[in-house]
Amino acid sequence: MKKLKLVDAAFLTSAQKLADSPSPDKAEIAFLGRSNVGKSSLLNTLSKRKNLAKSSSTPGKTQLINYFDVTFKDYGDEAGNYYARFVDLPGFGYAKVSKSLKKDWHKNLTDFLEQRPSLQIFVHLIDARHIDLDIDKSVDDFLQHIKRGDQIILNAFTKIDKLKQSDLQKLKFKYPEGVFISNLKNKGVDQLEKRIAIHLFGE
Ligand SMILES: Nc1nc2c(ncn2[C@@H]2O[C@H](COP(=O)(O)OP(=O)(O)OP(=O)(O)O)[C@@H](O)[C@H]2O)c(=O)[nH]1
Ligand SMILES: [Mg+2]
Repeated sequence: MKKLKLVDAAFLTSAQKLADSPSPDKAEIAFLGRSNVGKSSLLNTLSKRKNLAKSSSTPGKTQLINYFDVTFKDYGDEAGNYYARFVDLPGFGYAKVSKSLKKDWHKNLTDFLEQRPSLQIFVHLIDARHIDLDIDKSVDDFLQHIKRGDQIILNAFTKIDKLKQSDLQKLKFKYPEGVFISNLKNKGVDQLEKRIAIHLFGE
């Protein structure tokens, strides 16, 4: 049985859109969701690196498609390394830019999600305090609609450190397949790491 741990992560490159993206030669995991929900922070927590992906309290921090090469090491029966790529994306629904720029970003983002052949996992981040926002419903509809047979969607509820214990229990009950993340308190991240590794490389 495999026992995979993420042991290394390094910035590869940034792209504006699909056309100037690196060759799709590794399995990729896309982190997507609303601006400020904690995508870049989650990538850092998973990588155990503080500022690999730039995070900020101001929404709209990530403005490009950022690629990071990651290495998983097998501590199980058969030692070996496995390789994948994390993709940090701009947030959906960031408003403080012109309408035409917003339209361009949206197209770049949806084209990427629809057409990137190497994408295997969509990690949809949702703020645990605001789970019923229209923007997240449309992101979910969109993902369900475009998802290929080899791809999965993981719902990651973020900022659970801001939730009361009782509300967290309710949320877990409502979404038994979800992962429940605090980047601040390093919660739920090992479980997400495991779910990613199992989908990409098997048990
Ligand atoms: N309390 C708490 N704050 C968090 C958590 N994750 C992220 N944050 C904070 O939320 C803010 C936004 O985090 P980012 O990781 O930059 O969010 P993002 O989704 O990448 O945002 P954009 O790049 O603008 O789309 C930062 O101030 C983080 O410190 C968490 O689990 N708990
Ligand atoms: Mg970001």
